[in-house]
Amino acid sequence: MIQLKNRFLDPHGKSYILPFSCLLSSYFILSIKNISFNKIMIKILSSINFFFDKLVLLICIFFSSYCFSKGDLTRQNPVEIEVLLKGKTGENHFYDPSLLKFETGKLYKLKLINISDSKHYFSSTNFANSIFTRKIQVIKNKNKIAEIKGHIKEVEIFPENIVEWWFVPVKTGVFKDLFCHVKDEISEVSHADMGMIGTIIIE
Ligand SMILES: [Cu+2]
Repeated sequence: MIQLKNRFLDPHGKSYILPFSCLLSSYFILSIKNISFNKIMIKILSSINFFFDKLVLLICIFFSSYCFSKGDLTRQNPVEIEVLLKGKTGENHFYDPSLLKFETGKLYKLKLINISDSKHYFSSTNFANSIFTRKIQVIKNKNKIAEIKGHIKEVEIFPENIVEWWFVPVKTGVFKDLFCHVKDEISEVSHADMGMIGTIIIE
């Protein structure tokens, strides 16, 4: 009986309550009937204890591997974000949107779409140093025409073209160094000074 009590108060015992209640009920019924099944009961309880210990261990192994390993981060379904490069030579140039937010560990497909009459840079050293680039894809007339791999510092996109930057952010920060350093052909002022600047936040 003492053994039975100790087992019931086992630190893992919360999940044992229901089966133990059933077993205790059976035990008392059998005791009332003067049938001694102590040894059989202890054996049954030992096997249940063994089974639950193994089960708890397997669940721990499963969840620890699930929690601590996320697999290949560059092979996720990408989160697609579009940035339009807009403006008119001699008037203005800007990113739309000019505030971009990303999260570490997610794969992004950043589509840089130049719908203006001028070439533009997407340049942010802090951003480039905070991501892992999987690839750059160059799109012309809706067709992929090139794929570039390796560490990318900045990209330049010509009018009517699209560049897709596939990356996984690895460092957090607020980066206010996004800008375009092309000079306007009419005003000879840099696109950055005409408004083509932006902020990138990695959370
Ligand atoms: Cu520009």
